[in-house]
Amino acid sequence: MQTNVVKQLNQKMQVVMQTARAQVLAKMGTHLTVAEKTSRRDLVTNVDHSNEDFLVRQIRALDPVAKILAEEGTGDQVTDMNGHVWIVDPIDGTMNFVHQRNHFAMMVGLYVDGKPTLGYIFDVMANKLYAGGPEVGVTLNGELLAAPADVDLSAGLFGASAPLLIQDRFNMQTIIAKSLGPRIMGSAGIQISQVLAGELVGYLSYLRPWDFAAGRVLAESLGLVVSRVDGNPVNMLSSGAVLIATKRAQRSILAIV
Ligand code: 2AM
Ligand code: CA
Ligand code: CA
Ligand code: CA
Repeated sequence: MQTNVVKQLNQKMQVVMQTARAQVLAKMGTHLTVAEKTSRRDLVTNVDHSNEDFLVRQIRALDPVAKILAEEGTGDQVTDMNGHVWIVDPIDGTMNFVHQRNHFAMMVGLYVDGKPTLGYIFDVMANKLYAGGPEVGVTLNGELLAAPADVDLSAGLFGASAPLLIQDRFNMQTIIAKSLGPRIMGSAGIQISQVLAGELVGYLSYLRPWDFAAGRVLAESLGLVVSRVDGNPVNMLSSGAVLIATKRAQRSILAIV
């Protein structure tokens, strides 16, 4: 895609994300319908569905030929990354949304022929919109965001995930012991945004494509690294453990895993 086309799309998508946020905030004052998907810890609400419907409709209007992969199933069956592929997580941190009315995000990523192109993470209650991509830079609420310093694991806080920590998968307890300490938020989007902001040196979790599609675009645009726990590249159509980190922290973490 031409840079000016990416720029225009970026401006329009930021407006879409702001509209989506306003709609979600309005619905938070009303009764939520909450359903369990696969377990009592895996929830979906009417707002997940309505926000996904809205985002998918807006993306279709902006980019009619694109394929859309969306968590709650409103989009298309996507089997390859050819052409324009949008990946949508309408509410990330649904458990927080239901129980805290706080600490959740909406996320959208665009890949063009597999290339990370645009990403959006909106921390709704903090009103922080991280937006952009490799061609247009990354902004936080419209202000250009500087790349975070390349801080090593031993000098920073580490974004953990509760299931991996409890089971000590990938030697997560050792990773944490080497860091300044663990932080767990219950939202991949918010924890990835904290890596973008330099508040965490890394985040490791078992993730689905929509959990890290936006974050990968933004992280790689800022010189951070996104990989599997064996150091191999991620694939946007499969689920698994994903590490988002500074270059130095990644090196230290891969040596421990
Ligand atoms: P979600 O809220 O969009 O489902 C903590 O639960 C984080 O892991 C959230 O970002 C959540 O995204 C994600 N996650 C991924 N798979 C999950 C699952 N099976 N159950 C609960 N959360 C999951
Ligand atoms: Ca979910
Ligand atoms: Ca998610
Ligand atoms: Ca979700």
